[in-house]
Amino acid sequence: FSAEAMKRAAARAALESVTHGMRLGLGSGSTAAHFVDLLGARVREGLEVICVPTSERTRAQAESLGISLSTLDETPQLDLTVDGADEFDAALRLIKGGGGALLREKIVAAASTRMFVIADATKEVRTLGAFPLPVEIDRFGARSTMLHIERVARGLGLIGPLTMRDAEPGERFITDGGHYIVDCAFGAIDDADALAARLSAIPGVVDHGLFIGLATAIFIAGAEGVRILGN
Ligand code: DER
Repeated sequence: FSAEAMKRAAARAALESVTHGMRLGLGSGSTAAHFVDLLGARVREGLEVICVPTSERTRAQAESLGISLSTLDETPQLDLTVDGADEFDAALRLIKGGGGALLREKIVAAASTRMFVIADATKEVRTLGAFPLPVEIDRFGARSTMLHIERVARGLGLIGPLTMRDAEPGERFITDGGHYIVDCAFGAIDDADALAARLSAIPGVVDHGLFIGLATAIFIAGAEGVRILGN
């Protein structure tokens, strides 16, 4: 049972909840790409949905599959967003941003009535933080913002190297929104809610990869099939 087969199984399970006329948010990353691929096949069979992509990459994939696209300006309320995650815990809290799309992913998820996360079982953790937390920061004053993030984290007992993400060696990764990503290897984050609130209060921080109170269900694909966490 390869990781790709598990990701596709989770995507297929989530797709069963998609019905005619739904307004969908389309996630980013390799698991979400399986969902978009499978959705494209349903659209070719006649399923009518209107979709808002969470990244230029997903928009291009959806467009190539003939999926009708919209924007949050045209369609400000969505019924369901389906997206991946880098980590999730039993309280349905997520770390996202491994693919650098966290800002649009969070905006689209927050505009949706429900958010289904699709993931293979390796993403399930007891405590978030083994995966370095991505934090999206404005380019202006980036170095000062990094020092501010370090101070805030240390106040919560979190010490860990912070790395500005590079696209290529020596070339900064730039998000669709034109920002930098800092990957924060804090280790176990015991109080995710407190860290999320404090990061959001830092002026140069645009957003971060802690998704709390957004996921309504998580489709977890393991060797024995797909399990659903949440309602
Ligand atoms: O960057 C992201 O937020 C992605 O959704 C990430 O969280 C999951 O990517 P994957 O499905 O390729 O592991």
